[in-house]
Amino acid sequence: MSDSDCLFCKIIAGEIPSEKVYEDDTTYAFRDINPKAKVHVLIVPREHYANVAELAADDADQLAHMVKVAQRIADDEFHGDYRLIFNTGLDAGQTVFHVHAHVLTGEKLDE
Ligand code: D5M
Repeated sequence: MSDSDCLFCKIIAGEIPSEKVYEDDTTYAFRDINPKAKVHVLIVPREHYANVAELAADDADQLAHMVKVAQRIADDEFHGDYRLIFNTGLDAGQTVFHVHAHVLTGEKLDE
């Protein structure tokens, strides 16, 4: 299921360009347009869920898979260390309501 008004559904469908880092049948990863670290990648399920809580409730395997993809990206682009963030809700800074994991890596991160 996808949402025709959703920015990340459009990116997944190729209707809006993105810099792909990884993809498989269920999952897509691309570089954040406004990077907060040397490497800043967003990992999204192809299926539309508004946030990580909805995804966890409906498809925990997909959530676990996204963590494995994060590790793979950090292994490929750094030495395996990374920060994984799910902003959840407006007051937490979520601006796009298609669940996405921010993967920050590529350098030593501030605490
Ligand atoms: O994170 C939403 C993130 O999405 C934010 O870091 C910018 C990024 N963004 C927005 N539009 C694009 C496009 N077109 N390409 C790549 N990245 C994009 P949030 O946690 O919702 O604040």
